[in-house]
Amino acid sequence: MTAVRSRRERSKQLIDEYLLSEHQLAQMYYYMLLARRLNERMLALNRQGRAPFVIAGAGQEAAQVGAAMALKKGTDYVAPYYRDLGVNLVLGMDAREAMLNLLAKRDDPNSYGRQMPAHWGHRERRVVTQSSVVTTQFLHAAGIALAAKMRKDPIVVLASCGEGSTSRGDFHEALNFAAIHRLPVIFFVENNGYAISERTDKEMPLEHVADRARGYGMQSAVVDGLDAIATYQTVAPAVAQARNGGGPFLIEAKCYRLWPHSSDDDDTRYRTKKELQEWARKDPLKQFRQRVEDDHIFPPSELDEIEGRVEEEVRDAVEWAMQQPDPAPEDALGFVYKEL
Ligand SMILES: Cc1ncc(C[n+]2csc(CCOP(=O)(O)OP(=O)(O)O)c2C)c(N)n1
Ligand SMILES: [Mg+2]
Repeated sequence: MTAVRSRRERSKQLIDEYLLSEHQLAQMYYYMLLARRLNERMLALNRQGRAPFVIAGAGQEAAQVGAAMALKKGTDYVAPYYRDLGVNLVLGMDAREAMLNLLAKRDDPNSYGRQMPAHWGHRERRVVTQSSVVTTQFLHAAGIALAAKMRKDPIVVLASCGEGSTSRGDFHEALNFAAIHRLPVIFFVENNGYAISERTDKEMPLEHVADRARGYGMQSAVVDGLDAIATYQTVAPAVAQARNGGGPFLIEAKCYRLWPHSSDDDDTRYRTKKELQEWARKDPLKQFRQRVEDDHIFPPSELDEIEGRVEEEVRDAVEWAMQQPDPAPEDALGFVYKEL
């Protein structure tokens, strides 16, 4: 009895330390798992010839979900990048919508089937439509934040990209501008070790992307992006500070891309099986489950229940989305010109 009580007290204390409620922790696991299971089914559909292209976030779910959970949904803006399925799920995308996007269906709320898969966008959720050209979203984020500051609108913008993208000019211009004007932007970099086949040491002469912030007089942090709780704990105070006029923040989440760059990439040409196996052991989903089980936050049955729910949602989404209509050819120019 005493052991049970002290275990309960300890887990209560841990929840306080996590800065997340039990409900939020369960949601965190749900979103990470949903992102992974969706990506797995997407890749299977691609291999079956049913989906043209997949670019996944496997290995980056903890970074994405931890960061997105630190935002105010529907209030804060997000300028995400292609791997950010996890971010979009937190902001309200469901499994069915994710599959509509993959299959370029008429009712895909991101672009109504006009863009490639994983090119996100949603007006009500304040997800900014993105370009295939990497890092352009950082400039959009700085612009949105400038407008918010001028209107005295207490919002924050979270812009994300991969570490390879931080070597583009847009990244540096956006950081410089945001720092000069103390704009409420969180620049969130998911460092997954590669830009397609290029390792980070060939992308930049620094060990940490976060070190680039110093050149702009900006605050920065490095966080273990395989740890959703740590990511949340790092992003949440930066968001609060930015909202209160404290200026921008660069956060680098160290993670690893567990899958090839995309469904068109052969990663055996540039990395070894051994390297992959070592990182697979650190899989963020496994780590999260282990931690909340060890800390007695949830009994295994509750986590199994989440897994079952996710499996069911993904199964339903695939079946349902495949039955949905494709865009009509005569609608191809819709949303392009005001009038034809
Ligand atoms: C300006 C520009 N150059 C090249 C590409 C082709 N491209 C697409 S993704 C990518 C790699 C980006 O690497 P990183 O920023 O580390 O993101 P990751 O894919 O690793 O998540 C490249 C080179 C592009 N989309 N835009
Ligand atoms: Mg990368």
